[in-house]
Amino acid sequence: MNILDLEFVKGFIRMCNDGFNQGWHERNGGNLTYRIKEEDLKDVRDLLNTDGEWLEIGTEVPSLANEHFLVTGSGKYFRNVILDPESNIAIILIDETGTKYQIQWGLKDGGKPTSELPSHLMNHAVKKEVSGGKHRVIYHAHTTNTIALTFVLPLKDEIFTRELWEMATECPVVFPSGIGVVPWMVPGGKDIAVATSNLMKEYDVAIWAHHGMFVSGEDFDLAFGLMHTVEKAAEILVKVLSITPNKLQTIQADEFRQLAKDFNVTLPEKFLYK
Ligand code: 2HA
Ligand code: ZN
Repeated sequence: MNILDLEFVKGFIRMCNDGFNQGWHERNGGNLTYRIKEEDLKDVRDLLNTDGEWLEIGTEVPSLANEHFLVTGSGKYFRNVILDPESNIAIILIDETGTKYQIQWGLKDGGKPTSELPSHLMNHAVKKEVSGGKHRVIYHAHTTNTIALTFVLPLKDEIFTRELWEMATECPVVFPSGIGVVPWMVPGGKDIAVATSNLMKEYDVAIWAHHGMFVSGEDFDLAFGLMHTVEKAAEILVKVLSITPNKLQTIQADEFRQLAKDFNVTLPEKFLYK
């Protein structure tokens, strides 16, 4: 059994390529991490290198102790993942304290996991807890239209959620809990990781002002589909705002309430303020 034959590795590589093809991963932009099911490693244990150095994560994730993750590499380009996965992605193990990691496969020409590892792992820790272990994918992309909106809309969860819900009837069904917004912060460190993971307690989507988006999902299809849906809604809103500052008609609060009933989702009232 080769690591590249594992289904979750194939799904991860396909998602990197899909994201690149959407135009969300210029240069080394964006990153992807997957919390591996331990049973999926059973046939490849002997291919994992357990002698490597233990490196600091830069934050603490004790609830992820002894878990393996598949991650994109820092400075690596999404467009190259499909051509040479072993140089651009890695399997890492978190130590028993949740403060260090070891590279066990991949990044064969050297390198480190994504510069956003603190945000990814803190999001995984939150999502593992609130989803009862179901969420396994954290995805960060430089989604053009969503970024554009962070220059013109107030950076408030209520505004982004409501405006994007209005852009397509399926939006409130796809992200019923809404969207959190992180104001501009320096990326790559613990502070932005704490801010983002706090929002992930409530939401599956967090927007980083003037930077991009983070989403969480149970699997690659759900995480990619969520990113795609939010970004498409943002594209529609950019077009609407480019045509006119005032919508002539839109979906009303009571119509969202009807939708929630028929589609069996809970839409928080804080987003139905007008
Ligand atoms: O370059 O996207 O946020 C990788 C990134 C950092
Ligand atoms: Zn980024």
